[in-house]
Amino acid sequence: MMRQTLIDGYAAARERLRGTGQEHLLKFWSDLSDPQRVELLSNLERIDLARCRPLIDRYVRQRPVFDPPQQIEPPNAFPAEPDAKLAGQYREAMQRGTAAIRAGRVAAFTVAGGQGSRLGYDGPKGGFPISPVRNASLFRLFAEGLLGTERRYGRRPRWYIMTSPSNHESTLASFEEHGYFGLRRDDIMFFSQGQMPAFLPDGRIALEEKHRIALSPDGHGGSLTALSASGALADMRERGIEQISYFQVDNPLVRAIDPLFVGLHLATESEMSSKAVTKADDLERVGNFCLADGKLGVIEYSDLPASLARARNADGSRRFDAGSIAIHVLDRGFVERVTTAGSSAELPWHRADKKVEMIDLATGQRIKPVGPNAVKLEMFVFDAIPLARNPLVLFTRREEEFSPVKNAEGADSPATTRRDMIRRAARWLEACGCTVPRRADGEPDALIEIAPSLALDAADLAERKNLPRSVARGETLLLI
Ligand code: UD2
Repeated sequence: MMRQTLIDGYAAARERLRGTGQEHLLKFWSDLSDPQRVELLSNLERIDLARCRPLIDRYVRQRPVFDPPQQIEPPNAFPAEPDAKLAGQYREAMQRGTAAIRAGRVAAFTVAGGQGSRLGYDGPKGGFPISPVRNASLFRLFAEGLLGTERRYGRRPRWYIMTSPSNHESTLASFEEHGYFGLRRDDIMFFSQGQMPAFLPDGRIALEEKHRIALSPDGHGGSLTALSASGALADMRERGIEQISYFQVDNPLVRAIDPLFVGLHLATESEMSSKAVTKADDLERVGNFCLADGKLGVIEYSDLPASLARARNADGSRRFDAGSIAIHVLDRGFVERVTTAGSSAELPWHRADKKVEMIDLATGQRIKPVGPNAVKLEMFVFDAIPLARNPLVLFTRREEEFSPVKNAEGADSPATTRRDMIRRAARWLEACGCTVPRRADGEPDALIEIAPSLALDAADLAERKNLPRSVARGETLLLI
């Protein structure tokens, strides 16, 4: 029976591959065991050859050149702190956002499908232990942020988590093992994102093993399709969720749901809103918010011409200063619109040349590459911004909300993120009148951690009773 299914499967796959230039995917069939053959056939079913074909011509066989817009201008953006003119609007937005959160109309959405290869951590990135005192994981901190939101606004937001096929099971296991970090299983919907094959520069799909196609996640831009395909959008519709608070798994400082941000989004009838920070330096590796031919969008750091990245205003300030930190609010209706079949709103693809261990298609031997030998294609979520009505940008303060863990060492590493968590906790305590010892270089001389379930910001912390009046030099302090 099994045998016959395999024979039929093989015949069908051969037929499907004929004339596509991908016939080599079955080349090693005779070397495979039956279970390996089953795996290969199921791999083949997962790739959409018709969709790949034009992408191969456009992005793989040739190297796409970034076509800069005719006119690039800095965007209009809401400042982190309102001036006198904006104070009223911010107050109203705060009320409006708070009401939406209280009514359960806003959900959190974490994209956690990346491979996290730069960090070199063996496990889903969200499981990475990061907090300075407890070593709490990224997932735990986000869960506690939602518990803090519930404490403050009386409503626990629903949480959508996007994984990828390679970390889906391990992500679920991590939540299961830790009792969902104080949440209920039903508070969370997990779903997996789509995948794209890796290609050889000549357009052939790479084989990771003789029986396995080299597949990788299709980029965080794939989250929009995944929200639709997984039923998450339908789930939201059923529950009356209208806004999606989007953030990346790598940033433990994020405010999972921010009433001001949600409120401004609602008040301006934006369909997709974004937070920005003032760039740390001209060439910081974050996307740049720009008005490209009059339309708001993000130009990735690698694409913004250096002359523009370095450009100055008359007063000496940086002209393109709004760095994207990948925090957004999206209308559910907007995601529905851009993912509806037949919609012309397909996001563009971006090419990345990567090192991929693969099978040499001529010899069947394993290749351990020394340099990039394959092309991966990804979509970026910020490419949806130009498709949105009234997209807005809100500046936030970096030290309050952005310190991603990306690399094992150096910038954006566990060491810098922990440092930033301690700095923020020290500032919040000082804002509440507590004395924090500081070293000669100004750094807090204590290990301090404030659980997000206890306080979401300094004002929230000020409402807690029994805060310490001072911290001792070298003390380890956990406020939970
Ligand atoms: C991203 C942004 C950059 C800036 C920075 C802030 C891009 C291209 N650049 O840089 O402009 O905002 O973040 O930290 O996005 N992910 C998935 N599925 C995927 C790929 C990624 O879920 O297929 C998730 C991943 O788990 C992580 C996030 O997206 O949470 C960012 O991915 P990254 O580390 O590849 O992005 P990075 O650091 O190049």
